Amino acid sequence: MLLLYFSIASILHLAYADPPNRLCSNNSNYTDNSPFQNNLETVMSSLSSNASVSKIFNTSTGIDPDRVYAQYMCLNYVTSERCSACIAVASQDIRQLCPGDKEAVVWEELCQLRYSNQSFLGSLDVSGNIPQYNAKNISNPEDLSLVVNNTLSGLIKKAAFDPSANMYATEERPFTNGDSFFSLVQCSTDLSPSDCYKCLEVAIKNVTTCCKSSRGARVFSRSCYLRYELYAFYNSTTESNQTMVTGKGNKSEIWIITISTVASTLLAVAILGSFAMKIRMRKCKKEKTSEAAQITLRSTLEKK
Ligand SMILES: *[C@@H]1O[C@H](CO)[C@@H](O)[C@H](O)[C@H]1NC(C)=O
Ligand SMILES: *[C@@H]1O[C@H](CO)[C@@H](O)[C@H](O)[C@H]1NC(C)=O
Ligand SMILES: *[C@@H]1O[C@H](CO)[C@@H](O)[C@H](O)[C@H]1NC(C)=O
Ligand SMILES: *[C@@H]1O[C@H](CO)[C@@H](O)[C@H](O)[C@H]1NC(C)=O
Ligand SMILES: *[C@@H]1O[C@H](CO)[C@@H](O)[C@H](O)[C@H]1NC(C)=O
Ligand SMILES: *[C@@H]1O[C@H](CO)[C@@H](O)[C@H](O)[C@H]1NC(C)=O
Ligand SMILES: *[C@@H]1O[C@H](CO)[C@@H](O)[C@H](O)[C@H]1NC(C)=O
Ligand SMILES: *[C@@H]1O[C@H](CO)[C@@H](O)[C@H](O)[C@H]1NC(C)=O
Ligand SMILES: CC(=O)N[C@H]1CO[C@H](CO)[C@@H](O)[C@@H]1O
Ligand SMILES: CC(=O)N[C@H]1CO[C@H](CO)[C@@H](O)[C@@H]1O
Repeated sequence: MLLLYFSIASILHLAYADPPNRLCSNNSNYTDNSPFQNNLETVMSSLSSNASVSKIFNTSTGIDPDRVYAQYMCLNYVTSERCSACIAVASQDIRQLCPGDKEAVVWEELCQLRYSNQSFLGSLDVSGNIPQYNAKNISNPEDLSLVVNNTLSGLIKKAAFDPSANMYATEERPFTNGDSFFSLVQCSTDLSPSDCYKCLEVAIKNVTTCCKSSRGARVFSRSCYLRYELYAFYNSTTESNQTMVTGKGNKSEIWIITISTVASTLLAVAILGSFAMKIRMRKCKKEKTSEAAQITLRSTLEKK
């Protein structure tokens, strides 16, 4: 039972670590059927159709003081279909996660959406950045940190200042043990090149302080995005529709959750059997054994 509890808790924890992430103004300043809410509903219901045409878009509706400014950005590698589906989810989530707020941002796996009662277009805002690390640790963090630093410092220059890059750049590099390092940076295109650069510079600082021991990391920011992993997380156009609908994780992460679930269940059955036989065993000893067994199995299975 305790093992089952641990399994379920850790699966939930994995799922919980996924987007959506949010930033809410918490001012509960619009009410039901207010002009602001009506404008917000109007904008939010239209955005997913725009997203089937544009990866990045800004608009505003209504007149002051009830005017709603909104902007979304899909990651550039995402297809129009998936961009539209992502914005459909985000436009629901943003109202559920920040009810009544005059300003909010949500980040989904593949897109981000924000609105405000004041214009924010073209202005850099790096407050409230959310760094997130890949739960898997790495055995040679210094090597990775060096590659991160060397690759990203060039990549953000390219994204920001090379006009043909249009504020988006990816780079793949060989890493140790046959692994490859994949990185991606993107800015909201209403920023100036130097603000794009500043945004990504802060994002690099944020990942290098939060995520040194991890195999991968990303930063959700209002006006830019940065991510690196030791697997090809972009160009993943082969994702199944089910993954797209849930909007939770990519194929390999879903796969890990599935494996852990199956493994945990099998383990639970095994442990419950031995529990019945060795009913006198001390409780805390059993807990430790099964937890350790689970962790060992999981880390074997999750090794990429
Ligand atoms: C809004 O409330 C949430 C949850 O209580 C909190 O985590 C967040 O920091 C708050 N945001 C602001 C802008 O104060
Ligand atoms: C975007 O949505 C607006 C309504 O908010 C609509 O008027 C416009 O035609 C749409 N643009 C595209 C490119 O779909
Ligand atoms: C936006 O809403 C906040 C909270 O109600 C308010 O303090 C601020 O003055 C509003 N800004 C504009 C431009 O209406
Ligand atoms: C990963 O490393 C960090 C820092 O060394 C540690 O706190 C954390 O427990 C490790 N996580 C796992 C799953 O081993
Ligand atoms: C990381 O890159 C920056 C910019 O190129 C450089 O100034 C800094 O020394 C590097 N740090 C490490 C630890 O390599
Ligand atoms: C990100 O980096 C900036 C600049 O160093 C810092 O002000 C901010 O607190 C950092 N945010 C997080 C979440 O680490
Ligand atoms: C992603 O696609 C682009 C263009 O189709 C290509 O240049 C790039 O090499 C691809 N990257 C990966 C990691 O497959
Ligand atoms: C995924 O969904 C799209 C429409 O949303 C459909 O055209 C496509 O055939 C589906 N693909 C799979 C593998 O089910
Ligand atoms: C609930 C709440 O925070 N209401 C605020 C709405 O905005 C006005 C002024 O903009 C504030 O005075 C209220 O406190
Ligand atoms: C609808 C709208 O306001 N679009 C604007 C979004 O931002 C770009 C870049 O600043 C403008 O050119 C568009 O007019």
